[in-house]
Amino acid sequence: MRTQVGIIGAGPAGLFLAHLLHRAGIESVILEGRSRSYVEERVRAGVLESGTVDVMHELGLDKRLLKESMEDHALDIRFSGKLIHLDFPKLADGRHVTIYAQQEVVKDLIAARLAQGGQIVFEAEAHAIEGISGKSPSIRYRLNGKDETLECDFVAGCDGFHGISRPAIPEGILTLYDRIYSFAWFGILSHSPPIKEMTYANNERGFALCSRRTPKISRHYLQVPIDEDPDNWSDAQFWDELHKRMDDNNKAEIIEGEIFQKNVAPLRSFVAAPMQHGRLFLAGDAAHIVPPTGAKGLNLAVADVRVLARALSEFYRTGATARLDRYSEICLRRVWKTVRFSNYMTYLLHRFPEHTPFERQIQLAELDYISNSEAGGKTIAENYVGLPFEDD
Ligand code: RFL
Ligand code: PHB
Repeated sequence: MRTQVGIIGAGPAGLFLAHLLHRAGIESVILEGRSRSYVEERVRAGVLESGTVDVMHELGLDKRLLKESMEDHALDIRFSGKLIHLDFPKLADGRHVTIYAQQEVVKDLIAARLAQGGQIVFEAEAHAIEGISGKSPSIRYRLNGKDETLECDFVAGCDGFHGISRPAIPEGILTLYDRIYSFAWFGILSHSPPIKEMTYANNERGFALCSRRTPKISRHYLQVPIDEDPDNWSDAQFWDELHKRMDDNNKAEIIEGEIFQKNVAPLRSFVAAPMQHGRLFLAGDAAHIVPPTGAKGLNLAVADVRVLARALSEFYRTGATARLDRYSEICLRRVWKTVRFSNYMTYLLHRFPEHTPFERQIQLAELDYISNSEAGGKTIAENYVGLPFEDD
């Protein structure tokens, strides 16, 4: 099989890239290791920046989003019995974020791509990438027990943190920046109406977050030890702990309901630089990971592939490689600002087991400062709704 751009991975990065390339008249094939139903059911992110939503509008992928998504115009932070209320439109030039689950984005993009006649090969596990230093790289993959090859002009490594693309770059090229945090997030989905605002809490007992998916489905998270087994928690224990961390002491505010999904995710910041070697380009989680406290991973994947699609389109139109050569440099400016913000929110909101009483007081003083400073609130709001795309 031969195509112009061989894409490994049908997560947000790979799917958005395929659509952006199609709009520019460039052919691609996506190889995805898992089944269609597996990738469509994987529960992850839920907060879309306005720039991500704009890309969905531009690509005509917004039909269901317009009907089913919800706008979030504010974010609350609770700490020491106090409340910080950040009004996004007021603090961030009239902008807001949109709540629409990642797996719904994935479903919409897969359906639209297949309807265009685009090729997504499911259950096609890539195991080697060859020839990235030359002009015709190829991807080896296994399908139905047989070895197959996809030949292409460029390879887009959109295969997430555990994929094969990043390790395919020869040793000595990449610098890896890594921080592993000393705790994890225990996330649940429940059949219960959410509370009014997206609410983060820095409580003596640990971090908590109340978010939502629909008017009838809540998405909540608790900070837990890094090796926590979700099966150690009964539903009643989860709700008790959430009420306590949210200062909902008489259990009047957060509505409990049947918990139908649980998962524990460790928190990590990671950047591999440069994000390109020869004709292999890394995008999304394959190149960087941010802790979920800033709600940025999916949005950053979309920002990367916007830059990549534009550079490839320039190449196919004019033969110029100038923009492709600057892919990594352009992306990393946004990546590092996003890593900084996600790390800042993580430090601001969690209880760090290793923190001294001094560090705890600094954290509380920072929260107190933000609660009384428009500048403090603006810094969070403008990063949370998303920094503007900078393509040059
Ligand atoms: P993905 O989504 O991991 O997709 C990679 C795809 O590649 C496939 N693959 C392979 N296919 C073929 N051959 C191989 N050898 C392959 N190896 C891997 C995989 O099966 C998969 O389908 O990466 P991508 O596209 O870069 O997207 C990144 C996002 O998924 C991720 O950053 C976000 O989910 C992070 N995230 C959040 N991001 C936000 O923007 N807003 C949020 O509110 C938000 N909340 C979250 C999050 C992530 C979380 N977890 C579970 C880590 C909340 C949580 C709890
Ligand atoms: C979510 O709704 O899943 C969510 C919200 C905010 C975050 C992370 C995840 O920071």
